Amino acid sequence: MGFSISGRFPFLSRNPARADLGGHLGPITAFAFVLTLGDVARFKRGKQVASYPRLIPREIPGSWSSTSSGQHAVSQTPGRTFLSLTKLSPLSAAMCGRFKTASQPIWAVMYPKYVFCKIPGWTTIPRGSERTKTLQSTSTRTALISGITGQDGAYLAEFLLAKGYTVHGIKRRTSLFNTDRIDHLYQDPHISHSSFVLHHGDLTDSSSLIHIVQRVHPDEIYNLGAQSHVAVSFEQPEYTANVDAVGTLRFLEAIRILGLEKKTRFYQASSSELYGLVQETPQSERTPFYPRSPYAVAKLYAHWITVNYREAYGMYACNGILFNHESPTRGETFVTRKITRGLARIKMGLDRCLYIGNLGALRDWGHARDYVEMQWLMLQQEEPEDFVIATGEQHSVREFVRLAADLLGIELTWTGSGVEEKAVDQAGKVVVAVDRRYFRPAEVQTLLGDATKARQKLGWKPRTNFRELVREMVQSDLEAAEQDKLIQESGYRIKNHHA
Ligand code: NDP
Ligand code: GDR
Repeated sequence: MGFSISGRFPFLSRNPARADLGGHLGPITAFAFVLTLGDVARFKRGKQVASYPRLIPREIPGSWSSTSSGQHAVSQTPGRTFLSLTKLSPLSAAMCGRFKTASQPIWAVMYPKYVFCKIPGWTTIPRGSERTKTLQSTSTRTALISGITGQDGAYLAEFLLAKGYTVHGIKRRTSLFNTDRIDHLYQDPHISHSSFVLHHGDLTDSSSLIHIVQRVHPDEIYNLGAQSHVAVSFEQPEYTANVDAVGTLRFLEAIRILGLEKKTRFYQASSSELYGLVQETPQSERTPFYPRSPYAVAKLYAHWITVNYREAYGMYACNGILFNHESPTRGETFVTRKITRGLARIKMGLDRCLYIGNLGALRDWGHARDYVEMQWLMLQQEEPEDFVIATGEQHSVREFVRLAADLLGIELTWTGSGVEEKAVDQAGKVVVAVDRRYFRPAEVQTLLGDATKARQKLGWKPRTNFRELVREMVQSDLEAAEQDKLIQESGYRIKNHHA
């Protein structure tokens, strides 16, 4: 009475290892996921194993225990369960929530305590739904993040570590420490079994990417690394193309060269900048692209090469078309952070005026913390697909300035228009002024996302609204400005990078 179990993970469903567990069990097609664990790598494709109880101690390290009936066995090293095989009754299987009905006992692979299998013809709960989320175990998965020192990289690393992942990050060489955003996650590399590991590498350097992917053998790659500043891309178009476009290709090729197409899932940080001169409003996955900067053109290549590798090589590769997302750790030269930091410093008397570009630009702003969760969820689906992530709410740069000033208790009075537009405070001092140098050769005037697909398939619902986002950023920058003020008043010099 045998049946086939095939997995919900890519490595399970597309790379099934057949292990005949013998006699009463019959053939089981499964376990490929254990191949992803270095510790249990001896579950080789096609390996014949005589019987289940004998299989375990021989094949998997750790101490094994089994119940007197021989129906349950667990491999453990101190504090960690590697794999357990359990014979489930129909009742307990149903309680696992995986199977709708069962008229026979089910042999299932459980890891470490959740069932990761699907029986053909039976209904399973779609991955990504609330129920499935609670059933997934991520405690042995390995993620590799490029751009780990960036805003999203840091939030994502924190998120994945909390899920039990081992997180590897690629950090490019810099002459100074630039790990502020991830210092709280740092683990001493001299301690064995560190779950947070940094590697020197660069998206312009194939060899470094290949070596890192070879060493890490990641289950998931998040390609967040990029020259991500749109205005800078006009000044450094070739470099931007090299990192943002060809860098993505290098990563995909690294996966292919190493034969990891069926194991490693790939997330590409695609962008709402692809819509550029928008062809319809709001923008969804079906809206045609019209990029308006070297950055957007480079990201367009990255977007399509990701789709192409998915279609050509059957890779689990997908694009998250993310609209602007911000946070207190947003880079200081993006407009939102520039505003909250600038106004907070003005409030504390550390700066005089905030010079800004196009105040009329409209954006769909969300919180980075909410968005990285969607990056992860995109890699947990049955099939790889591209998703728009956006709040569906639009505000102008001017509105952002107004709200930030309001939260800081700065009363603004606006005068003039175009390059003459200014805002003065209660004392009549000009605190906001337009400076043409921040205009772009080609502007993206308006972006508004339609995330219906993500809402339906990923359960996407932004947790942080516009006002809360601005408040969080203002509060954080005000604290930093207050510290600087205190230092200054105590007779010490403070750093002002842009003075
Ligand atoms: P950041 O600019 O904060 O971070 C970019 C990261 O990429 C940094 O860690 C940076 O390293 C790294 N990086 C830059 N060049 C290279 C290189 N040559 N090799 C390796 N790493 C490199 O961006 P975000 O975190 O905001 O964005 C993450 C990704 O998402 C980017 O690809 C961005 O284009 C994209 N995106 C962002 C959106 C947003 O609103 N934030 C919206 C849509 C897409 P270092 O710290 O050394 O500079
Ligand atoms: P964006 O973000 O170009 O949308 O790219 P940014 O915050 O730089 O600009 C948003 C809008 O504000 C206008 N603006 C200014 N921008 C900056 N940086 N500085 C200013 O002084 C200023 N004044 C007005 C801009 O012209 C623009 O219209 C971000 C990046 O994170 C990309 O990597 C990502 O792909 C997109 O968001 C989605």
